[in-house]
Amino acid sequence: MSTLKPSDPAPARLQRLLLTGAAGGLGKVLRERLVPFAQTLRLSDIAALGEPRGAHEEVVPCNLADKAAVDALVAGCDAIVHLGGVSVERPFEEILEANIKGVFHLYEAARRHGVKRVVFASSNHVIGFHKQTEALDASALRRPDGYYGLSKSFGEDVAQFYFDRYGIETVSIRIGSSFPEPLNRRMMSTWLSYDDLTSLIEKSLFTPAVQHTIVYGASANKNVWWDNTAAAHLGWTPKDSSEPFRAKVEAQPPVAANDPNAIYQGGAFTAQGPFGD
Ligand code: NAI
Ligand code: 15L
Repeated sequence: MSTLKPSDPAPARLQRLLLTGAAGGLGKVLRERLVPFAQTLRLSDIAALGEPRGAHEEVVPCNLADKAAVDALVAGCDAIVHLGGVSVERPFEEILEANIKGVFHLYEAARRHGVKRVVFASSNHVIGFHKQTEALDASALRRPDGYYGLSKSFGEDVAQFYFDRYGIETVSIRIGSSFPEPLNRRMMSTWLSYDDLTSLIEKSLFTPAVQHTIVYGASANKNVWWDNTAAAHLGWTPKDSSEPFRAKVEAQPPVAANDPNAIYQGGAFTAQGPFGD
């Protein structure tokens, strides 16, 4: 389902837009919703994607840890929405391959093939060790809450470096919690609806001169912890709110005051791992 209504002006269109992580939770949603933004959508993942669903789709399987494969994947694209990688806390070695090497391979390929715009799925776990009582903007000290958060922090640094050195522009979206609905009390603050995610990606692809912009991806929830003043040039205004789900969420058992889910912006991620000791 697209957020576009018949009265909306035709969206700007790219020639070929690459979507990595296209088999994942958000990838499946964006596979449909990014269609208006490009003549051709090149879908990629290490997991199965099925056959192309029309002439507007290309399916290119790829392991992000494989530099040569990523180079071939990016050739011919004019922008990238980079969702691919490990999306939860896992042993460092897994994060290293998919996220750290993966984001490096992606930007190297973008440099080699002249891609000038990337939308990077960063995460709130870049700042996860800040308390829920703190209000943060894009300049807040990064306090990653695990190997996963560290990899997203590295990805943001890679994005800044490839802008400063090569002029590749990126919007790094520190996504809160993007699911059909908020699943717990913490997500009442961090929830990002699929409609708001889609409109943010549209702004991130088509707003001119974004340089490297960091934006927090949360809907217009009642108690947000994040201030997007530094990303005002994107002109993004979230429309949804977690409030309609409040009664359902608050029917869940209460969270203890000393539970990380009640203390830290990154919630339970702050207490996961180490692995294999
Ligand atoms: P997901 O785990 O459902 O999707 C990630 C996809 O990346 C999967 O389909 C997986 O097969 C693929 N992948 C993993 N390793 C790979 C590799 N080595 N090579 C190629 N593909 C690989 O995650 P989800 O929820 O769809 O998130 C998408 C992106 O957004 C991720 O980067 C995640 O870190 C980020 N994000 C998502 C949030 C959310 O609330 N859904 C919150 C914050 C960030
Ligand atoms: C993330 O970065 C994860 O990818 C997602 O699965 C959620 O756990 C989300 O953060 C969150 O913090 O709720």
